[in-house]
Amino acid sequence: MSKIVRSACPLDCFDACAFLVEVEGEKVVQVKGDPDHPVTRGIICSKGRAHLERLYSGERLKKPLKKVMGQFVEISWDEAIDVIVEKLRRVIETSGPLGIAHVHDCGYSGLSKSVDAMFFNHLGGVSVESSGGSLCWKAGIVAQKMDFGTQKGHDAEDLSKSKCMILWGRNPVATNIHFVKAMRAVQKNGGRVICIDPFKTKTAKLSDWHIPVKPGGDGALAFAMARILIDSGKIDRAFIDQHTIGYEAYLKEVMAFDMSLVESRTGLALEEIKRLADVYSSAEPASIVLGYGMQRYQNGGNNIRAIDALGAITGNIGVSGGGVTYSNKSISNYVAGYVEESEAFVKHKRTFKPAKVADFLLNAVDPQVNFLWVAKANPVVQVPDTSRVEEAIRKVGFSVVVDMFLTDTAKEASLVLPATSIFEESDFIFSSMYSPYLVYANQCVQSPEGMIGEYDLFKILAERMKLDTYPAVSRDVFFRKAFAPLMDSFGVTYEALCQKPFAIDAERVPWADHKFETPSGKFEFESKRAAELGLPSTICYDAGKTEEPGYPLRLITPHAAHSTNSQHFKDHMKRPVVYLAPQDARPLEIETGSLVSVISKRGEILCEAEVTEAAIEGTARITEGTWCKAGAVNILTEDLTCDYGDQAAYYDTFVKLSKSTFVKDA
Ligand SMILES: Nc1nc2c(c(=O)[nH]1)N[C@H]1C(S)=C(S)[C@@H](COP(=O)(O)OP(=O)(O)OC[C@H]3O[C@@H](n4cnc5c(=O)[nH]c(N)nc54)[C@H](O)[C@@H]3O)O[C@H]1N2
Ligand SMILES: Nc1nc2c(c(=O)[nH]1)N[C@H]1C(S)=C(S)[C@@H](COP(=O)(O)OP(=O)(O)OC[C@H]3O[C@@H](n4cnc5c(=O)[nH]c(N)nc54)[C@H](O)[C@@H]3O)O[C@H]1N2
Ligand SMILES: [Mo]
Repeated sequence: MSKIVRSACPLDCFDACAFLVEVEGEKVVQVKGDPDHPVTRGIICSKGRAHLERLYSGERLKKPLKKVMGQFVEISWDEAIDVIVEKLRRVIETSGPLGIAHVHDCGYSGLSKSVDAMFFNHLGGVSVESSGGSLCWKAGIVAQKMDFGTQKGHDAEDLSKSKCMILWGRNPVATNIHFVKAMRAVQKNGGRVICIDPFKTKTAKLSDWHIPVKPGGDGALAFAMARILIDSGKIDRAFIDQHTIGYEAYLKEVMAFDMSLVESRTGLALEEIKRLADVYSSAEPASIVLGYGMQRYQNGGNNIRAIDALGAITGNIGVSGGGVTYSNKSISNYVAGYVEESEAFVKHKRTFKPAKVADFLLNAVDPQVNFLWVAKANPVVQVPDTSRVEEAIRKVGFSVVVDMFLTDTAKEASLVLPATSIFEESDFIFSSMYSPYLVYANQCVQSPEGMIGEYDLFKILAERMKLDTYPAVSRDVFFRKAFAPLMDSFGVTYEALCQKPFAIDAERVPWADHKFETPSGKFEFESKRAAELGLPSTICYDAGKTEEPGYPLRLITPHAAHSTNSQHFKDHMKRPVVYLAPQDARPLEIETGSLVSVISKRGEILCEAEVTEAAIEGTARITEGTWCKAGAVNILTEDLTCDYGDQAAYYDTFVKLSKSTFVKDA
């Protein structure tokens, strides 16, 4: 006899799918989508189904591993906890808590495993990634904060009402499958879907119009569109007058923008840009849906602000089916508060930029970093400059990595702790990227004998470290406390939250009341907050990095369809594929299937070439996530940061190619 248990997908993804998990006896036998979830409606992807393979994988870590003379040996949980406590005490005695660094990302999007941050706050505060910092999306978040005051998005249902939807640097067919339905709905209603992406992705192929902009050229494209719209009077003067400030300053920037640069900066003909401006401004309503690929540049934040301005000058803000949507934080704003409250216990604070974690670990002084905790992250493979991150972790006296598998990061650790699977503990799953829903995941099966999940582990560590302030409560009590503001604000009970997916229904159309959360209460073309950050106050054109002498191709490394970051490359042994335009491949006699060394200032990896018209001239494209055994792309990338939000500017790395003389193996 089997039973069906409701659960959800904790991957770092837009969709946060609801699962129905079939359990036979003590074993999960199947993972399916839950048809009752209003957004994900029973459809899940191969990565969601792969939680089952990961649960029972022979390579899954089940016991703590300690490195002794360069080799891992299994130890008991008691011994692992003793070692951690002893090391924590020693580092606190000798250098204070700032000698501890905490590196974490979103490898698991459930509330219960955010207690790591809470523990380190109660410890008095340790060295952490800068609060504005992110490997992922923060340039866009902070840029939108300047213009709108905070960051709000339209949900898919509302966007389905668009008459023109511009997917700007976003690839939902690979990264956000449920959004494809909204694209289709727009097309069905007679609207147009436009995809602006340097590569002809599957999303571009599904769209009505693909605009292959040069990487980093979105600001130039947006400024050219603004100039065309302003010159032809296709702007919403009433919206500008009533709901914005700083338009005159912005207008000056638009007029100062050199239109003769447009074709070289965007790679697009002016005629095509005129057509785009015309389609966008004449459709009612018209929406822009921003992706994260386009902000991973040193000018990424300015480019986002330049696109926000298009929404404002055409009056497409606060309109159903319109907006400039970057993400949808509606539910997550009510979820993280309880953990954030623990910041009151922080007495010491030192921050570092996430892209520069290696720099920090290698060079921090007063105090040096002697203890590193890594969880829900695989920085060796995912942070720029892989070799340096490896070196940096090795240099730290003692490092703990918590993961389900022996990743490239875990291999560098002094101590590796196994993590539980989503099916082994109950949790609340949410996404701040897109889905407005909070979903409860029930425990389906027991974890392997003796395994201690992160929620319980930090309770034990808090007790051993005598942190009397740490809320050492049951998981249920923790959830209830965390959701108190949500339950109070929306009159929902805890039992209801556990029963079915919950979304806040209050604000379907962001900024419909035209009350922006900026200091002026209006959309700000000119932002004092930006000036306070040392950035141009007015939305402006920023060319960014356009070349690197000796390295003729820009390297872009976006996300793969079949893996969430590095997680599903676990068993992948094939070399990464480098996509090249025929114009770049031909002179080097590179053909599809050729082995090619891709070389940057930082390193070199061997790839297999795919020569394709889908690629844009001057750009090499390799999807990110492959492990070192096959060739990690971040071996090539530089640890550059964006203009806004300390975001990693991954795609400002340039490379050269050399056709390899290696014989291709079987
Ligand atoms: N299958 C899958 N799904 C995922 C993930 C995954 O790894 N795999 N990761 C999740 C996470 S962590 C994230 S952040 C999101 C990312 O979700 P998306 O933003 O949709 O994906 P990306 O691959 O980061 O970038 C989207 C597109 O931006 C394009 N791009 C790159 N540079 C530029 C540019 O200068 N201008 C323009 N206009 N376009 C550009 C890329 O070619 C790419 O097709 O996806 C989430 N979902
Ligand atoms: N070159 C390049 N690099 C990039 C990007 C890019 O576009 N180009 N994109 C960036 C982006 S958008 C992001 S978000 C980052 C992602 O960077 P990471 O979050 O570091 O990437 P993941 O590969 O998802 O690693 C998450 C790890 O968490 C582990 N994990 C899963 N469940 C649990 C759990 O319950 N507990 C613990 N402790 N661990 C668990 C997984 O096994 C996995 O090893 O990568 C960035 N790196
Ligand atoms: Mo991300």
